[in-house]
Amino acid sequence: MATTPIEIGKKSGCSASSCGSTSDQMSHLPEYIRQKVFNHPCYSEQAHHHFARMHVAVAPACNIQCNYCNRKYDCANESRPGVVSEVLHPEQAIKKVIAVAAAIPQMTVVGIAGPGDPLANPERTFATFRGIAEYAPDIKLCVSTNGLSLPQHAEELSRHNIDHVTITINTLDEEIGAEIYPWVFWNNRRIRGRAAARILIEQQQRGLEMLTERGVLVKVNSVMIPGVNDEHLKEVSRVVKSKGAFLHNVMPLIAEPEHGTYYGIMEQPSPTAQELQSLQDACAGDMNMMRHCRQCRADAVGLLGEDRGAEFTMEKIEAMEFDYEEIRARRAAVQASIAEEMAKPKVQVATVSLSSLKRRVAATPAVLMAVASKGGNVVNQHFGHATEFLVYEASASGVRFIGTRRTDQYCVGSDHCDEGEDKLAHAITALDGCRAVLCARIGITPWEALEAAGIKPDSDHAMEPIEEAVAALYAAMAEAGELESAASIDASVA
Ligand code: CLF
Ligand code: SF4
Repeated sequence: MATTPIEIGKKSGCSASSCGSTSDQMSHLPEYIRQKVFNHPCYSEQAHHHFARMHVAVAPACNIQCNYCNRKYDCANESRPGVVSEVLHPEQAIKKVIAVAAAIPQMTVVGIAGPGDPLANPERTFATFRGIAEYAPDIKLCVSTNGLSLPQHAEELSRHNIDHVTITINTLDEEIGAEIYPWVFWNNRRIRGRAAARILIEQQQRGLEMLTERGVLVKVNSVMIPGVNDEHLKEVSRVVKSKGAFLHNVMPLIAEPEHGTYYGIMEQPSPTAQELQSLQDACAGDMNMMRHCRQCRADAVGLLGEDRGAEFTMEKIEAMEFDYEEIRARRAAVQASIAEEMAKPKVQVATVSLSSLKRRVAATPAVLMAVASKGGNVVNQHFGHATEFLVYEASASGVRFIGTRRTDQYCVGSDHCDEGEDKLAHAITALDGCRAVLCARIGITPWEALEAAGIKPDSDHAMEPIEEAVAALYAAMAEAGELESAASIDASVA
């Protein structure tokens, strides 16, 4: 495995309590933990620009019902509703992992996250993990669970070296729990109401304690359900942190009527981007918050935010032969060179741009800026090709990652240009609250539409490291007096 590129104690200029940058997130951690997370795209914000993950959908059954889930789709505790994943047998999953490892050498992690609950399908889940550990021991193993069966399996998880486990914990209060979970299946019986929630909460908390005692890095996912558990999640964050959770990921509820979930049909509102950010900030304290989650599918493949699953169907893979020794050597070389690259821009950001930024814009309020990037922590995507924007807050104290906003790809080729108008409007809606968008290139039509919406388009910083580019644009706009009217936006950012 490649050695970590992280430079201990080197600050990027952001506040240590809230910045998602790798050095700040990790500078307080012991070396052996940094080694575990520096190339895990979910556990390290910095890593997600460079390293990929894949999920294998081997776990069809579930042992609880969540009101935001429709079994026609993947487990909504980590996934957004979409086309249901093709369920694989463990042998198929192992073969797919090898195929992806060969084609995407920067893929460092295999997770099992559905389409049901991995620990409600323990034979299939552990058979898959055992096979991967045997054939491809350089790949990290990761699992995401609702926690109901976690205590029974905590020992086995740590024995198999599965040292990244996610538990979805939406509440510690059985009354709130009864609003989120209509039933759990427990000791061969379906249990409903508060009794069901009590069992689930107890199991989750016991499982969390057992895993942290064994040195497993536990990430807690919570689905933010406005009016149900939003205020309460601050308490959840405090408690799970006190029990040793490594990272808290507060995700927005997705509840569209067409998904046929209870919340969708009941028109339960989802949080706005601002509401989500405010709660994440309130939960942060000294807890590491994950803000770059893409709520990916149970069969997702690639960098977070991209899905290359269609390239790796079983039909394509079945007949392939692999030499894993050769693949492993190639992967090690690629990952070592990524690690080296990751070390470079951080130094520039820390010592050049952000320190001069402070001097130049001391009195300018914080603003949001969006970035189109296809990976590598660089401004490198055409505005019209973006399916998501990375959103950063820029202020006199630095640049910090805030989250992502999804959009539709505006430009899909000249044959479809007439379809672009709606998509452009959607992209502009997705950029609500942002003062600028940085991209590699942009056409005149979207340029004018963005300007009319009060969002400055910018392609002058193409191919620059993201934080440095955002800092430079913020300083230039501040100096030109373009941010003097930013006070109202500042209030929404705070
Ligand atoms: Fe997968 Fe989850 Fe492991 Fe990551 S995803 S099992 S921890 S390897 Fe990551 Fe996807 Fe968010 Fe999950 S972005 S949904 S947090
Ligand atoms: Fe659906 Fe996942 Fe909840 Fe099971 S745990 S009901 S699969 S969201």
